[in-house]
Amino acid sequence: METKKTNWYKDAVIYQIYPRSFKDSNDDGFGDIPGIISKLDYLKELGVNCVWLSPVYPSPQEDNGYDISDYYNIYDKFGTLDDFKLMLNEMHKRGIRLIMDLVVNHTSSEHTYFKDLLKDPEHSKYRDYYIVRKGKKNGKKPPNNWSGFFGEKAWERLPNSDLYYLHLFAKGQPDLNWENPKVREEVKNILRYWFDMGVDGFRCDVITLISKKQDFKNRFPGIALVGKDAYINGPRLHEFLHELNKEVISKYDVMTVGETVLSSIEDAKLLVAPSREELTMIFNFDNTDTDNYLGVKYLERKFDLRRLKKVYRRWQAALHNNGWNSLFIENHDQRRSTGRFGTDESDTYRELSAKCLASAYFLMQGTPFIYEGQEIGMTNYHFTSPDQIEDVEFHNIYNVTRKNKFIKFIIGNHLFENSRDNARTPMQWDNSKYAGFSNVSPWLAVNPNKDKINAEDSLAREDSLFHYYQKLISFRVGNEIIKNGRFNDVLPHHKYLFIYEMTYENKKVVVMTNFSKKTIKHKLISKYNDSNLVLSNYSEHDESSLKPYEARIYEYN
Ligand code: ISL
Repeated sequence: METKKTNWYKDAVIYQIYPRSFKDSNDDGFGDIPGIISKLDYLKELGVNCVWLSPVYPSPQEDNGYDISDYYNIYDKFGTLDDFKLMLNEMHKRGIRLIMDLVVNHTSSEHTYFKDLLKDPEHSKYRDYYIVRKGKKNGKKPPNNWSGFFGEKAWERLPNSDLYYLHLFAKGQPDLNWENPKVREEVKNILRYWFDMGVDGFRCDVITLISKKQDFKNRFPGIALVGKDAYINGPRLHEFLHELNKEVISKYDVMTVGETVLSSIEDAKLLVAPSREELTMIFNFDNTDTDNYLGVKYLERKFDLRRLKKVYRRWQAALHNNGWNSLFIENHDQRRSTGRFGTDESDTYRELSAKCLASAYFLMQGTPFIYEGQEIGMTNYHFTSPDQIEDVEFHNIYNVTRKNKFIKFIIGNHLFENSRDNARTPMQWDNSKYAGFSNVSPWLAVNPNKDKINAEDSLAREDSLFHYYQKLISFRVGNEIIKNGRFNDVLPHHKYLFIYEMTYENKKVVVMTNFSKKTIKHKLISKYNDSNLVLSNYSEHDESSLKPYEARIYEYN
């Protein structure tokens, strides 16, 4: 029997928790599930109604849990399965749903299946669970020239053998072979297991990599992602996703959000068209790629609001009535948005500009996501030495830059500022020594700006970013104009002003933002009347201009 789908995700505002950095309850310097439980009232107060929890499964933590060694349990540093069930229950009691992370492009090399393969690569019954091929030149060279996401070759030799396994991420993350029906059955079992427990959905990690072209031939050489045309959006991707949906996902009132890498709008339409029954929505990175070249975050370029507006225009139009968007500006792989996207970290403009950005991305059609700490305006750490950074991606790429002068030259000093650990420093709860995250020195250093940027201060100040998000969320949830509305960018070519309307039937929501430190005059501004004002980050307004980083939101019913 098919479960009725309520489409609850259309009224969801989702808060992403990166568990090792959120709250430590047992003084080991590492966040955990009881820590999350102790902060659920904080999330309730913010007003979010769903949490996306990054991986909490057993893992050797080579990639902070995105390398899973057991899909049916909880990593002991995070707690127990009972802690998890309690957390789920406490969330549901508060009207907060939970989506987990599904990392099934690869497992950890510590997974029992891969360990079995390691023992006897020729005969292991799990050989076909992974992508294993003979090396060239009697095993001296990898099967082809592919390279992966963390700056390395994509193949690693199995010990005492001429065989290699494919890993598009770290060496400890062998790719699964989705051509094998047993792998797909196992994924369905994982989904059923958590859905039956009451989990409300999944964020599906690098889901567009699961199908690979089977010729495994050399591809055009380059400095990054060699072979991407063979392993991104592969030939059986849609078939595999449809199979999961038909057999499992459609039977529950749940949502999925697929992380897609380098996907076009045409790919997206296929992935999220409801009639095709694949995914509910996707994360594409066109928005966060507006300050880099070629979708590579280390190839940074100056942010230009016009590029961001173009991305929103294209995606809003493409998926209106055809699917559903996700709306986000941060996650655990991205540097902080404060100090990015035209915003400013200085004392004068940090919160003002963060409110401006929040207003701009939050009220379009789609499901908004908030990454932990974003709601209080946490910033990059500004690392200066590799010793300060844990992240495997950073270290792999750092090593490449030490060997390759050309790559070092083109990345320049953007490696530190784009390191994923900028988003992973402990959540700043208060101004105590370890920011109220822990009573002991945490796994990653606390940002010294916790003295001024912390949740305690944000909760106490009525005009804080936290309270601004609170108002944005309460305005957004259940608003039919935003949920069903058509997006119209009324000033597409302006360098600093982003003004858009959402229209539905005869009703309208208008968002006006100024992404600059200058006061900007424009004749359009006086068109909107303050009697319809819902929210603003300034208490006084000029009739025909917007002050630095000013945001105004109007509603016409
Ligand atoms: O950070 C990136 C681009 O901004 C990426 O290249 C990122 O690694 C890629 O988007 C995949 O990310 C996901 O899968 C990885 C994991 O390390 C990331 O944390 C996860 O979000 C492998 O599981």
